[in-house]
Amino acid sequence: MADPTVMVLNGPNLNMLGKREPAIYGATTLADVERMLADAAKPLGLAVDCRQSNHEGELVTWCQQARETHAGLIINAGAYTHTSLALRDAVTAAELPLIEVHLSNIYARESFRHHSYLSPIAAGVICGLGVQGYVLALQAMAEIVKAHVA
Ligand code: CA2
Repeated sequence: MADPTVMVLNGPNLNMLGKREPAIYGATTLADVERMLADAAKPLGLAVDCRQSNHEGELVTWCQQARETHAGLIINAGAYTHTSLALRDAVTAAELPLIEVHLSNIYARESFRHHSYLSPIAAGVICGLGVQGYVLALQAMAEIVKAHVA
């Protein structure tokens, strides 16, 4: 049987990772992160499906589609974290475990970054650990997926 697939979604501006603002977001590119995740997934018995969009509706559509085909969601929604009720509704409707990731520690930044529409519906939230946060999220997701099928 094929390994369960986790959808990893990155929201607006995260395609700039490693190319701008390295002091906040680090020097690793999104392509590097996606390679790291594909490598980390194999020994965990998972596959990853990594996608990035600058468009809220596209992220919503992907969450809707994941319901039938994927075992979990790892999402860094970027600024939509703090604004998008539509994305939260789509994740809720997907009925899949969610782990929310942020590169930066959003609680050490401006107060408008302290509220997340996704956190209340997430199994867990990782922030402030840079790109390592995605790998930690995948490890945690492996346990969650295992527990769901057991
Ligand atoms: O810390 C995170 O991962 C954020 O989700 C990043 C968002 C920000 O709006 C959130 O509050 C926290 C911003 C993404 C911008 O990504 C860039 C990456 C490199 C260069 C420029 C922007």
